[in-house]
Amino acid sequence: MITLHPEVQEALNNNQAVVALESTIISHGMPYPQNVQTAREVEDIIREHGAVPATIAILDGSIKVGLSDDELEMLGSHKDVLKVSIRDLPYVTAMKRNGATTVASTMRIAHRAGISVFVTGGLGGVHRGAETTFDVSADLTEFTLSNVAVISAGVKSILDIGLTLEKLETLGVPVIGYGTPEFPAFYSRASGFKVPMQLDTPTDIARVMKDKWALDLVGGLSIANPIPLEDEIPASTIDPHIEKALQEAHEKGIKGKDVTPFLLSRIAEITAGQSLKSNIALVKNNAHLGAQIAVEFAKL
Ligand code: PSU
Ligand code: MN
Repeated sequence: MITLHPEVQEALNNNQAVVALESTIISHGMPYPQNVQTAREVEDIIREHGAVPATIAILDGSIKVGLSDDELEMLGSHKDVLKVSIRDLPYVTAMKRNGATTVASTMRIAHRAGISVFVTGGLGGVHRGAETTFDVSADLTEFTLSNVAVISAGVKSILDIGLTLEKLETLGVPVIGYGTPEFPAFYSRASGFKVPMQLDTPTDIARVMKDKWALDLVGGLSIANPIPLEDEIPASTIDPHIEKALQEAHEKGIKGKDVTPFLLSRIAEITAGQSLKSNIALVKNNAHLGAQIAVEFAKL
């Protein structure tokens, strides 16, 4: 039920580097047309490093690994694209709908397709107040099931970063800081929380991936790559805006899968586009790293 783009299929057959990309970031994470432009630029960055990009989405019920330019455009501009996490997959395929995949569902599909590296912006995690709402992203549990290294800029402080790291520890997920001892907070380089391990080269990260799976330690790795200094919004600047957006979400009664998209778009409005600029910069930064890791991993 999974259709691989011929270029992706060929790269996998020849043991060449392939990098998976998610599509919720395009359809529900950024406004049109910046979303489509960013998706294209991210694919270009991956190619510049000698890897093949494979954006994952569901079109008319068909699971696609690797999209054409028209398909990217459609995904970014149409209104009827659903946000598809693990639980939604069979509904969207059976009902022949269009869907954008989250970190969790992209990991699962990438794993099934034989892709080991996946680049995104931010992970879902344990939401603030989860002790009463139980809102913990399915992204976290997916790390116990799919053998994929996920490159992100950490998690936003719309989440409870400390609890998210605790949960990842319980699930046995290696959390690796790339060139940093600290887990990054998406818009900001610092979060105040340490990573359990720091690695400084794509080669070392590829080695850890190889040994994790050679040891039959099933599941993913979280590679946390801080936003570049020139693009960051310091926590002291962004945190009050995040608080405001969280408060509004609460007042409007926004729940479940709608929470993350609402917060992202409200924060972009409140910061007059500054958060969107940072978001785009960090995704591109992750694409550079992910492509290098994929190239190194293919050599092993
Ligand atoms: N974090 C971001 N941007 C995003 C997302 C998370 O900074 O676009 C998306 C990802 O697709 C992630 C999903 O998998 O939100 C998590 O949603 P939820 O919290 O409903 O599980
Ligand atoms: Mn959620």
